[in-house]
Amino acid sequence: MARLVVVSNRVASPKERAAKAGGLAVALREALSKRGGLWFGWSGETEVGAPPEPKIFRSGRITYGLLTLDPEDQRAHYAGYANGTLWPLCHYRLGLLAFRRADWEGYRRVNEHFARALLPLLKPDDIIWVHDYHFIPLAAELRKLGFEGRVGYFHHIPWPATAVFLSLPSHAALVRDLSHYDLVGLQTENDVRALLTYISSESRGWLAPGGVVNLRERTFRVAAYPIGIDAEAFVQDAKDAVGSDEMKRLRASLAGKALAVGVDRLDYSKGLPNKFAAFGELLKNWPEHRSKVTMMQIAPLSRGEVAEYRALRRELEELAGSINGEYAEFDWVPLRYLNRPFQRATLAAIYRTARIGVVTPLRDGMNLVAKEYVAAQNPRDPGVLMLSRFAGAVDEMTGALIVNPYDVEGMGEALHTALVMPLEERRERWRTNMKNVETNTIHHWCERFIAELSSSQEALPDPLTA
Ligand code: GDG
Repeated sequence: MARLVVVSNRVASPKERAAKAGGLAVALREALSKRGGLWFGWSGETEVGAPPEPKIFRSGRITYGLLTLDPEDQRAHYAGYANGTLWPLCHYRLGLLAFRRADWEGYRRVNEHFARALLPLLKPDDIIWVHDYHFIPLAAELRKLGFEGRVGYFHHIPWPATAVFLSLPSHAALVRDLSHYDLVGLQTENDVRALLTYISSESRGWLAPGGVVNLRERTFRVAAYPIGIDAEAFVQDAKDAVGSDEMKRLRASLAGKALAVGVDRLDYSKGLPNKFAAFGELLKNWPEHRSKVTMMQIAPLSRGEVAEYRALRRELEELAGSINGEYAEFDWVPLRYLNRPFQRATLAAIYRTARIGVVTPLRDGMNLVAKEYVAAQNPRDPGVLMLSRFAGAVDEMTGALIVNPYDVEGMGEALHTALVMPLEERRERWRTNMKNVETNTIHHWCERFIAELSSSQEALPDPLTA
C-alpha cells in the first residue's frame, strides 16, 4: 500500500487528546497510522528569516514534519491572502475582501517553501493529500521541482459562483494552480458545478463526463466528497456525557425551559448576528415563549488577528446585551453567550439536551455541527435541526427545518415552529437526517478520497476525444 502524506496548515500533534482535536484531525490521524504516513504542516511558530528545514519527529506509524515560517511570510499567507482574501471570497463576502499583491506574493512564497521542504521527504509512489485554501499552489510548486506523483486537494469551504470568483484579481493563476492536482475534491455538487462552469467559460478548459477536465495540457478530475462525522463515536459521547455532573448542572439551570443551541467558531460566515436577531424576533412576536426558552450560543474566538473578527465580536456583545436587556426576567436570561471552547463530549451532551440545533451560516462549505447535532439526539425524543439553505449540509440533512438566514423574521418563525413541533414529526425528520449522518461518515469520506486519488493517474479519458 502506498504511503499517505497529508499536508494541512494545522497539524494535530500526537499529544493533542482526541477530546480536543476535531473529528477531521482524528480521522486523518487514523488514516495515516493505518497506512503509515507523513503529516506535514506549519509548526505554529515564526522566526525571522526562518530556515527552510522542517522539524521532523515520529510517533507510532506517523512521521510529523513541521515547518517554521518567517513572521512576515506567515502573516501574508495566513491572515493576509488565505483569511483576508480567499475566505471572504469563497463565502461570498466581497465587501470584506482585501487583496494586496504583497499578500498574494507571500502566499505563493510560503507554498514554495512548503514544496521545497516537503520534496526531500517524498517517495515517487506516495499519495499526497493537501487540505484547504492555504495550499492551493502547492501541487504546482511540487511539479516545478519535478515531482510527478499523485497529489490531491480538498477544499473545505464553498467554491464561489463564477461572477463572485472573478472579483479575485488572481483568479486565473489560482485555477491554473489547481490543474496541477490529479484530483480536486469539493464539498457539494453545487461547488463542483461552480468550478467547472468557471473552467469552461473563463479559462477555456475542456470538460468530459465525470468531472474530468483538461486545462493547459493537464488532465485532472473535480468531484464532490461531502465530509461527514464519526457518527458512532458522537452517539456514544452524547449518551455517556448526558448523565455527567456538568449536564445535571445545565439541566438544573434550565429548570424545565427548552434549550436552543448554537455552536460556531466566532466567524462572520456563520451568521451569528442574524441568529441572535432571529431569537429576538421569536421573543417579540411569540411572547408565549418568553421565560420558556433559552438560547445558548457557544462561539469560541477565532482569527483574532484579522480585524473583521474583532469587529464581529463587538457587534455580538452589543446584540446579546440588548436582547438580554430587553427580555430578561430576574430568574431568566434569554441568551447565554459563551466565547470559550468546550470538550467534545460536553458539546455532544449539550446537543442532546437541546430541543433545537440552530445552524444558520450565511455560507458554509459543509457545517459539521449540523451533523453532530443530529447524531447526538435521543431517538425517542429528538430535537429539531434548523439549518441554513446556504450550508453544504443541506443536501443531506433534508429532514431539517430549512431557513434563509437573511430572512430574520422567517428564522424567528422557524424557531417557533420547532418549539411547537409534534413528537412524531420530530422523529420522522430526525430519522431522515440520521440515516445520512450514519451512511456518510468521516471514515467513508477519507477512504473514498484516498481510493480515488490512488487510482487517479490510471488513464483518465482525454476530454478532447471523449
Ligand atoms: C470548515 C468549513 C466544513 C466548535 N466549537 C467547539 C468545537 N467545535 C467543533 C465543532 C465542529 C468543528 O469544530 C467546526 O466545524 P464546522 O464544519 O462547523 O465549521 P468550520 O470550523 O468553519 O470548518 C466547514 C469543515 O471545515 C470540515 O470540512 O464543514 O464548512 O468552514 O466539529 O464541533 N469543538 C470543541 N469545543 C468547542 O468549543 N471540542
